Amino acid sequence: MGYILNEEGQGIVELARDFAQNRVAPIVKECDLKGEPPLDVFKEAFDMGLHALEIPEEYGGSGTDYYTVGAVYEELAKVDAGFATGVAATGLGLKPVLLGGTPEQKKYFAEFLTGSRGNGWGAFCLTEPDAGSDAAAGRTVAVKDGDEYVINGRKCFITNGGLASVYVVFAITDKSKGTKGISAFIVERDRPGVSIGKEEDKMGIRLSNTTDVVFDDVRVPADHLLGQEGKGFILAMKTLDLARPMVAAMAIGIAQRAVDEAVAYAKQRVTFGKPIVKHQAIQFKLADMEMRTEAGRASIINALNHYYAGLPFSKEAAVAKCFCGDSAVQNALEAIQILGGYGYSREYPVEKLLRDAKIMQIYEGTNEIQRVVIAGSVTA
Ligand code: COS
Repeated sequence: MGYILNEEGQGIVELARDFAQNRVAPIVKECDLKGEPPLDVFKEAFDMGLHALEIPEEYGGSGTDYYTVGAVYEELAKVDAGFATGVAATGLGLKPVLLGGTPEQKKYFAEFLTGSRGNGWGAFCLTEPDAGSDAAAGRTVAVKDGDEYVINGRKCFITNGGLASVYVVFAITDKSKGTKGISAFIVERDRPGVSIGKEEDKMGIRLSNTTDVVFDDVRVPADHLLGQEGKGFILAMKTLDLARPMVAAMAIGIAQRAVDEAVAYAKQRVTFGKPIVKHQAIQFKLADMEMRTEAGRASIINALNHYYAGLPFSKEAAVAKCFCGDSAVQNALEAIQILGGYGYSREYPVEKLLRDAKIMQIYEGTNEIQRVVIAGSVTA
């Protein structure tokens, strides 16, 4: 397993595992084909609180630690990384509020996720058509007008964009100040001027919803600003530091599933008079896959150990995200190779693992950006 969890944490992970296997697994194939999120199954997950585990108890959540949240995401991603992504992206929207919001803002935002005010879905709106890796290159603006801000711009590739009842939106409040002129706002979906743009038809994680979100003269009260003006970029970076180990946990779910599928197949497939699992060529592949999975999980735990010890952990988070994302892709490729022609067929689940794994090297900072962060740290 890897994570050393207390009894409560173990209980939550077991609950998530049972839920993923009994409720998510049966609908994965059909939803993957259609590219449709299973809204009713997501609702069940939300009713169990799986999307908002980290909300502190005083705001109606369970205040679950990130080791447990990571283990939950791994269990969900083992069954379907798109489902895990839909759940985790709500947590991504929540993080800047928990990191930079006032108690009132935390309470307000949490109410959207716990269902007393919104529908449980949240989203994080940073990326724009011309601002992906270069997160500071966004064009969305927020202009102060009396005791309101007026937001204009277009965000893209927003996970849960079309489903969320609340967003955290990053916008320029002072262009002359570069990264120090970016601010973060809570924006409700039902504000006039908020609309959903293009929906992506994706290669993988097809149970998740990804859309453009458009802000056209959207007015929010000044108290929707998170922290102070100009603190948005740092808040985005701190959010991503915390979110990257969680993406890594999803990637490890895929990597582990690849091991499990490959072992099961290799035990029953016979060539040259014996199960292929007895051939050293296959054993070495399985050993490498297991090493990547174990080492990946350890890298997540290492990043979280740094976080909970109050130490800098940007580099450790980037290591975990990058290593686990690469491992998910590598393990999925090897699982396909072990299954041979069957691995390439949609009849077996491993081709989907590769489609789902690929995004783990792209979203929440490409693995090239993770290497920029890592290299920046070791050469500083
Ligand atoms: N924590 C705290 N502060 C941070 C930080 C972090 N992890 N990373 C950067 N900063 C601070 C820097 O210290 C700097 O502050 P000062 O100006 O006071 O020195 C400021 O933020 C700007 O940093 P930098 O100059 O490094 O910013 P860049 O524009 O060069 O961008 C990267 C840095 C590439 C790391 C950033 O753009 C990034 O993470 N890009 C990927 C975005 C991403 O992950 N998108 C995914 C979509 S959202 S799901």
